[in-house]
Amino acid sequence: MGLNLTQKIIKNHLVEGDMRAGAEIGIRIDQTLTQDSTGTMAYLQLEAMGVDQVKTKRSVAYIDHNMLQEGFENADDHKYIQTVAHKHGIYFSRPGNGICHQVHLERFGVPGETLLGSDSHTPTGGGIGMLAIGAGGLDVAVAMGGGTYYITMPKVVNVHLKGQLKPYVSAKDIILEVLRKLTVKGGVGKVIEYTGDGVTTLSVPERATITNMGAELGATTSVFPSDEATRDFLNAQCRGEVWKELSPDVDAEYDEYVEIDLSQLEPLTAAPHSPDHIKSVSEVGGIKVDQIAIGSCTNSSYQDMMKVAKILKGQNVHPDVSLVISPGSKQVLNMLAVNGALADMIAAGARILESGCGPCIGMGQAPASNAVSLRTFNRNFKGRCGTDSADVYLVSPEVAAVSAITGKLTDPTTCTVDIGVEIPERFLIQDNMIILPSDTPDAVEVVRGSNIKPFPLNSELSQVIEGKVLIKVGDNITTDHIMPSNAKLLPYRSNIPHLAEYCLAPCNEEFPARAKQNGGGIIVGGDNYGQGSSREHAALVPLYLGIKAVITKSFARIHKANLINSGILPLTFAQPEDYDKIHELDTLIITNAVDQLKNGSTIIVKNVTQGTEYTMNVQLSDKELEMILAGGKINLIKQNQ
Ligand code: MIC
Ligand code: SF4
Repeated sequence: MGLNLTQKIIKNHLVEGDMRAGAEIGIRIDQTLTQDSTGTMAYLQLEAMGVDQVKTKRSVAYIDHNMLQEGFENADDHKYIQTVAHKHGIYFSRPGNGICHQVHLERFGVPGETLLGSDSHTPTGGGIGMLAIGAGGLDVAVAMGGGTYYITMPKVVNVHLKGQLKPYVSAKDIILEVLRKLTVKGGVGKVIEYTGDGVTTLSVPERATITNMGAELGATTSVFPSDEATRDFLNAQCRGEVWKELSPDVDAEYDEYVEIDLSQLEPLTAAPHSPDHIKSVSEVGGIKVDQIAIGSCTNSSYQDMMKVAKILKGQNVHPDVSLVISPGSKQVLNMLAVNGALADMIAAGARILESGCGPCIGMGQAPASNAVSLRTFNRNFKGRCGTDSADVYLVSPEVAAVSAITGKLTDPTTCTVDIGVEIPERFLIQDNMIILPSDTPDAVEVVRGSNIKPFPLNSELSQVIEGKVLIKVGDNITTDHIMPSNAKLLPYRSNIPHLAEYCLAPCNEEFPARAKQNGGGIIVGGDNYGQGSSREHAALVPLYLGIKAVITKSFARIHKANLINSGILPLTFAQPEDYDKIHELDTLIITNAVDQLKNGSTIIVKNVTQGTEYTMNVQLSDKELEMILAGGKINLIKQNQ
């Protein structure tokens, strides 16, 4: 039996385990990336582990999220990351150089290698044929130190693309169609592998749009083959030497199969407030639009920006629309400046933002009250844009640019402007915003600002776990609910006590106070709890507030791993209907917790308030169990030293 591409890359990196779907495997990580909002914590952890020089082939620290230097906090964190990277053998991408995923694709990605990044959209690298996985900062720190990365061997879903897209229908519509078919939890425990003739019609940046937003499926990652289009892209980045051809065996087998006929697709949108609320643009109709934001790691490539510039050329942005554009990298922005496309955007009335995440993570450009905002981004969770009452629709750059002119959501397929853009023969390459690791690391002094506070550490699991249900939430709770991020909070990513005041506040403002009054407790959630980002703050902050266990119908992959790394026990209802029987403020108790965990795959949770008990599933590998018993990954590492 032949192997699919996912299995081939895993096989080449397998350190431990059996490649059977559902079994735990350990893989070797070739490259890592961090960004600043998860990076401070990751590097504090790297330092705590005593790693001197990173052991990966390439590790890069990006600054792209916290760019509004409202106070000293962000600038201090940038300095810390710059100096700690310089000392420990890590490349540093300066603020302004661009969004981590875009820059990594341009300058560092290598087909067939593994990449672990402290950001959920790390799978963008799948566009170039990498096995690129998002993880919590601690897992990335361990990988930088040469440690094995453990995951569940995924099932592999084959998405077979046939045909060719019509003009003005784009890669964004392909991934929105996949989201329509599979939903935000349809990818959990799976890798999405793209094949078919349709693949050859897509350039690397288009493929990267698709693998990027595969994160919204909850998938472990997504991957495309490495073919001539990959070679052309790498040649144009003057990195042709890292290209190699990669494809699945002809008799490769897959666990699931989805077919998409590209020629049948039409412009789609993810309606508020979930990336899988998919409708066609024409079905939603010409709703009036107040704001349009083009950019983010999903849609900010040179090709995307050139299409937008071509649509805007000689036109005026509608007077009722605020159009903001953030090109994904310095390379993209510089090329637009040199070829005049930037001037076309500015002349039309676009507001140009620096190359970074910006409005995607609520760092400015919050829409007006009750506004409709069209965004080419990947997440439209309620409130993420900074305005609770706003309705965010996720769309392609083509839909966004045409709607910016008309002032209403517009199906662009009737436009006649030619927006064909090829990958240039040579991108403009100037790596002067990337600082190489120091040749004399011992001489580098790490600069730590006063905003950097120690991170919380758990203690060994006790036999009795007791606490009140401090909050009971529904399905698909995101890490943006658990640990909101916006312009006010992002500067405090290295200050857990400050962040704790806002934990789960979008669900219940009283949660932090309730947790403190009760000396901690238990969280109860529905399906796909913790979907979205990789931020380990969504586990570290609950840990700081004394959360001992989180009981749900099911978990999102990265968040579950972050809870385990923090020593917080994740449990799932053996009988999903028991979810309905637990009430907020009930007191729950688990007796003989350590023994129960060691002896079986279920555990009994007693509800003292109601005088009942429930059976919960414990879905932990042996290594994860060890971590829970030790009180988290750092404690376990220390125990084993
Ligand atoms: C996001 O898009 O939610 C983020 C901000 O990039 C996060 C990382 C973070 O919270 O710092 C992610 O996707 O992992
Ligand atoms: Fe940045 Fe948005 Fe991409 Fe997250 S999703 S890395 S915030 S651009």
